[in-house]
Order: sequence, then structure tokens, then C-alpha cells
Amino acid sequence: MSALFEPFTLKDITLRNRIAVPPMCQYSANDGLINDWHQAHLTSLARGGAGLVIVEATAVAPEGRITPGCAGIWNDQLAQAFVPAVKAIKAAGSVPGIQIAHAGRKASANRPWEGDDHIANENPHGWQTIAPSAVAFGAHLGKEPEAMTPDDIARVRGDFVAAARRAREVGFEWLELHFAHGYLAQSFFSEHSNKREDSYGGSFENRSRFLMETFAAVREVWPEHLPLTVRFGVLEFDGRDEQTLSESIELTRRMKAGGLDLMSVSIGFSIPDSKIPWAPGFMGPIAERVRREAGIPVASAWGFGEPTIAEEAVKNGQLDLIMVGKAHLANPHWAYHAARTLKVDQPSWTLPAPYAHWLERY
Ligand code: FNR
Ligand code: 531
Repeated sequence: MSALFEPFTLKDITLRNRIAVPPMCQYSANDGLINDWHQAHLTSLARGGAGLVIVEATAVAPEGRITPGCAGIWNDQLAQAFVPAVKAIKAAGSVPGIQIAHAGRKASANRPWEGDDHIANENPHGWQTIAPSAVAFGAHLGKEPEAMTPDDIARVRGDFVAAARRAREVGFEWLELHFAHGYLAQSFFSEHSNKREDSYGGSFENRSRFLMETFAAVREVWPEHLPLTVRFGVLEFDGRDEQTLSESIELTRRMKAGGLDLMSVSIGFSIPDSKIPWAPGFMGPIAERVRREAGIPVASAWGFGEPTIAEEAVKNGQLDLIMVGKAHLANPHWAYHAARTLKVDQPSWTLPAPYAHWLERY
């Protein structure tokens, strides 16, 4: 039996296999409102056979969007727009998840294919960004954010809580908090971006505070019986990785004690010139360390798009869940084809009868 095609149970949710579609921004919403493109995109991914489909980074507040095209969930109208996608994902036998996010100092950027650079405050499409400290992401790349006041911190925490409530109201069954990739939460944790001298900066305890408080506040409103997960950059590839990783593992342990169900192990992306050792499955051993030392289920992405590499990572105990991103964009039926590549006996589980009848018979 293939390890990748074993079901995975977390709380009351059982995924039909270990394959997850990670959140992937489409930069195609208007004022946060998703549309027919998102519906088509998400439906095709769910129909392809993955156990879990996580909707893209969805902003908890307007200023938390990465670009003007990013999805939002800061009011009920925006939340309701997800209902058809949630229903379609479930109808296809997958589990609907959503990642809620605040981009912090990386917000107010152009769409990647329109430059990927920041939009000036003076431009009607741009806005003032906020962050723990008034430190831009890269001297020439970034624009200077405003340092958050304690009131700002409380407001954004409340935005995460309200977003989590709305996500549940419209039927999502798996929630991921985006605490990775140099966005707001990660920027509180990283000394590259957090220069505060109050109780939210300095020591490990203080740099963890925004993440821990936000997580705890969301935990109170997200149902106990459904998975609550975090995506976090556990290291930066900046030459200080052993210290960052051990702090990250300690943070994971503390979140686990507070009700974290799974850690999605990723990269900090807090500096523009990190030395990331890109290679197929390179995050596997790092995720395995978090899994073992924090004693928690883990997921990871980055180069698991080859079925044999994904299979191996589950079989050798590195990962509980494999996130397959770009390979799903190229082939929404990735799971079906992976089952064939791995010679799984009964691949028909991925296919509804109207497809299976034809594909498995003739
Ligand atoms: C991403 N990624 C990403 N990550 C995240 O946490 N939230 C997001 O919304 C996005 N958006 C996004 C858009 C697009 C177009 C890409 C390609 C990537 C990162 C993504 O989830 C994943 O970690 C990477 O794509 C690496 O996995 P693969 O593609 O190597 O399987
Ligand atoms: C990070 C990324 C870096 C390098 C190559 C591919 C992806 N992602 C992070 C995403 C947005 C797009 C870029 C988010 O986390 C929202």
C-alpha cells in the first residue's frame, strides 16, 4: 500500500489521502471579492483527488492584502462568496480549508506579473502598510511600513478572530493561520523585521507574543473538533538557522500546548537575499525535526511534485501531509496520476463514477 494514499485523520476530519493543495494566491479578486475564476480554479483542484484544498491567503483586513487582487474575508459579503467553492470542494470528496492572512510590510504590492514591486502610497491603488517596526523589506524592494501601536495589534488580532468565525460560518472545515513568508506574524517573530522595544519585541518570548496571542484568540472561536493549523517559516536560510529553528520548535511546542493541531513547516522569507538550498523535497528533513522535537503532525511544500518523492517523505516519517502546489496548477488531476505512477491498487477512489466508468474500463 502507498503511504501517500493512506487516509489522514486530524480531529473530526479524515482526508482521503496525504495530498494537500497548498494555498496559492490568484491575485484575481476585486476589493477582496472572489469570483468565477476562483470557483473554476478551486473546483478543478478538488476534483483532481487531493484530500485537502486550502484556499489562498485571504486577507483579514483590507490593508493586509498583498496586492489589490488578493482575496479578503473582512466582512460577511466577502465570506459568502466562498460558499460555492466550499460546496464544490466537498462535492468532489475533498476537505475545504482556508488560509487567513495579513501581509504586514509586504502588502500594497503589484501583482507578480505586473512587476511584483510595491505600490506607492500616493498611487490610488496603493496604501500605507503596517508592521511591528518601520523597517522596509529590502532597501530597494520595500516601502516603509508604519510601526504598529498596541491598539493596532489588538485590532489585527480581532480581525483574525472575526475572519476565523466567518470562515466557519461559510463551511470551511480546516483553518490555517498564515504566520509565514515574511508577512505580518512572521515579521513579529523575526529579528530582521522586529526592532520593537516594548513587550512585542526583543526576547524570544516577546517576539512570539503576537503569534501566541493571535493563535490563542482564534482557538477560542474555531471549533475544537476541527483542525486549526499554522503555516510558519521555521528558518530563514540566513546563516543563523540553528538558533531560529530551535526557537521555532519551542514556539511550535507552546502552540501545541495551546491547541495547535498541525504545523505547516515553511520558510521565513524575511530577507530578500536568503540562501535557500532549492532541491526536490529539501524541506523534508527540517519538517521531520519539527515533527519529532515538537511532537506534532507536520505538512510541508516546496518541491514534492514528483510522486515518488512525495511517497518517500510520508513513508520515511518526514511528513504527515504533502503540499503539492505548482504541479497541481500544471495538472489538477495530479493525485490521480500519482496513484497510477505509484501503482496504487485501487486508484478509482480519486474518481467519481462519471469519470471512473470510462477511464478504468476501456
Ligand atoms: C504560493 N504560495 C503561497 N503560500 C502561502 O502560504 N499562501 C499563499 O497564498 C501562497 N500563494 C502562492 C501562489 C502561487 C502562484 C505560488 C506558486 C505559490 C506558496 C505555495 O503554497 C507553496 O508553498 C509553493 O508553491 C511551493 O510548493 P510547490 O509549488 O513546490 O509544490
Ligand atoms: C513565496 C514564494 C517564494 C518563491 C517562490 C515561490 C513562492 N510565495 C509566498 C506567497 C505569495 C507568493 C510567493 C504567500 O505566502 C502568500
